[in-house]
Amino acid sequence: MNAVPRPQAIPAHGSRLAALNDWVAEVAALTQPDRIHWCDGSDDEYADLLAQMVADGTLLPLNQDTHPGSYLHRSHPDDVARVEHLTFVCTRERDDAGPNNHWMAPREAHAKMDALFDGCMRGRTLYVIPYCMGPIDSPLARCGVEITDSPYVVANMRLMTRMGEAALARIEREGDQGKPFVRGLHSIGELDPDRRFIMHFPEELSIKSYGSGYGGNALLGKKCHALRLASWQAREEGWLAEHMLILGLETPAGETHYIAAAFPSACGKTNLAMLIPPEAYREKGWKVWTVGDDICWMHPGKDGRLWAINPEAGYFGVAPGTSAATNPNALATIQHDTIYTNVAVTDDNQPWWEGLDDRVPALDWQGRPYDAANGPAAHPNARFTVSARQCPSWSPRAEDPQGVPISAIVFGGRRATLMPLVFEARDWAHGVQVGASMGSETTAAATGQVGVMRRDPMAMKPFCGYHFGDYFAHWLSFDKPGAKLPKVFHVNWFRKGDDGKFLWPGFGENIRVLEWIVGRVEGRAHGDGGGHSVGILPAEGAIDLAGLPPVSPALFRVDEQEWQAEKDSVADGLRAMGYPQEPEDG
Ligand code: O2Y
Ligand code: MN
Repeated sequence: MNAVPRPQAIPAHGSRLAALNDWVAEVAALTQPDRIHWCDGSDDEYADLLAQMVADGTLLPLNQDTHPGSYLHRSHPDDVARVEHLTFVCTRERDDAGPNNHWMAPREAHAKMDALFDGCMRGRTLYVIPYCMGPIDSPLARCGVEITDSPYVVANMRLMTRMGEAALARIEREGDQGKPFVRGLHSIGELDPDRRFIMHFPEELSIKSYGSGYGGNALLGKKCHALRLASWQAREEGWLAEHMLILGLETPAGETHYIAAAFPSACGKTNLAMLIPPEAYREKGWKVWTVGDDICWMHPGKDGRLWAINPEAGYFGVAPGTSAATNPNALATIQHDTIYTNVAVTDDNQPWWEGLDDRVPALDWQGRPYDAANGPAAHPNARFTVSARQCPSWSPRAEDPQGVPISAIVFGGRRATLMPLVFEARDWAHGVQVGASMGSETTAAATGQVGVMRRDPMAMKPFCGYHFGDYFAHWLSFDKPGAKLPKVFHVNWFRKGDDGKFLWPGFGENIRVLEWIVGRVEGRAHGDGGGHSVGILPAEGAIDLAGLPPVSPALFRVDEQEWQAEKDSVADGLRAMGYPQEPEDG
C-alpha cells in the first residue's frame, strides 16, 4: 500500500496543544518550508545542529585543544547589530507605543511582514523552539515559542533560554488553563537590510522578525520577548521587566544582598555582574555571585519586597574589551562550549578580539587576512554565546523559582563629565526620576554613531514596549503602603579628567562603591546629608579608597551650575520622548 504523503503543514512531532499546532501549520502554509523540526532541547539535537552547521560552513570549528566545543560564526557584514530604526511596536492606538517607539498599525505591519514571509522558507527547515524565560518551575517565568529557519538561532536559543521538551510541557499545561504563550516568527530572509523589520504586537503577545540573523533581532526570547513584550505584560500584571543585571554581594558577615543595575547597552553590565573583588576584599570575605547580566524581572512579593529572576539562561556578551584584567570570570566562562560571532582568529585558530591580549590575529571577523588598515580585527559588537552555568561566579539562586529579594537598584551611564562616582536617591520617587534622567554616550551595540550622548531612561530607550510616560507612572505606582522598596543609586565609572583619562579604576575596584551601597542599605555607611540638589553623596571617607592611587576628589562632588544645565537637558530629552504628556484638548 502506498503511504499517503503527509500534508506539508502537519508537523512530524507536534504538540497536543491545538493552538500551537494550528499556528505552526498556519506559518508553514505561509512560509512553505521543506521540513519542520520540533526542538526537544536534547544534547543529541544540539550536536546534530552543530555538525550540520559545520558541514554547510555556517559554523567554523575553533581550536578544539584550547577551546573544546567552541565555534565561530561570521554573520553577514551588513547584519552585525540591533537595528533600532527598523524595530516597531505595533499597537492599535499609536499613543500606546509612545514617541519612544517607532509605530505601525497592526494590520499594516502584519500585511507587510506576511508579504515578506510568503514562501521564504522554501528549501529550508522550519524549526519550532518552545522556550521558557526564567526557571522552568518559577511562577515568575513566562513561556514562548519561536519559529525560525536559522539553525544558528536554534543553537543560540538553546544556550540563552530553557528550551525544549520541559518548556513545551509547561506551555501545554498553561494552554490547558487558557494562558497564552508568546509567538515569535523569525526568518533570516535574504539578509537584505532593505527587507529587514522587527515588529512587536504586544496586544497579541507576538513578534515578527525578518531579514536579520543577528542577536537581539533574531533570538526573540531576549530583547523582543523578555523586554519589549514583557514590559507591556509587566505593566498589565503589576511587575517590572528591566534591562538590568542582577548580582549577589556577599559581605564578610555572610549576608548576601541582591543588587539590580541598569546600564545602557555595552556599558559594562557583564563586567559588574561577574566582578571579582581585589585580594584585600576577598581576604575579608567579600564575594560577588552572578544571577544575570542583562535582564531582570521583578515582582512585588507578599513581604513587600521586590523579588527578581533572570529570565535568561546564558550570556550574549560583547567580546571586545573582555580580558583577564577586565573580566576574568567571563574569560573563564568562554573557554569551552561557546559560540563566537564576528571575532577574529589567531594563526592557531583561537578566538581573538581587541583588548584580549597582545597577540596579532591572522584573520579578521570577515575572514580576511588581518590588516590594520581594514579597521578592528574583531567587529566592535562581536559576541560570545554561552551557558550561564559555566561562569565561575554563577549563583545557584539563579534557579530559585521564587527569585532573589532586591536590596538596591543602581542606575548608571557612560558619562565623561559631571556625574559623580555614586549618589543615592532621596526616596523611591526621586529614584524613579534619577532613572528617567539617565544619559549615556552611545556604544557599538546598536547601529548608529558611537560616542554621542543620548538620553536612555532606565537603559530602556530601545526596549520599553510602551509609552515612556506610562512606564514612569508604572514605576511610581510601586510606592504604596506595605511596600519595602529597594534603595536607588546612580553610579558613573566613566568620568574623565582634563587629561582625558578615566578618574576611576573601575572593574574589581567597583566593589568599593558596592560596599558603600550595601552599607547604606544596612544603615551603616554614611552619606553627606544631601544638602544639594543631586541626592545623597558619600560622606568624606565613607568609601574605602585604601590601596588605590590617589583618587580625584572631583569624583565625589557635583558642580551645582553644571547640575542645573543637566536638569534642562534632561527636561528637553524627556519632552522629546513625550513626557510629560500634553493635556488632551477639551
Ligand atoms: O543583540 C544584539 O544584537 C547585540 S545588543 C545586546 C546583546 C546582549 C545584551 N544586550 C544587548 C543590548 O544591546 O543591550
Ligand atoms: Mn542589553
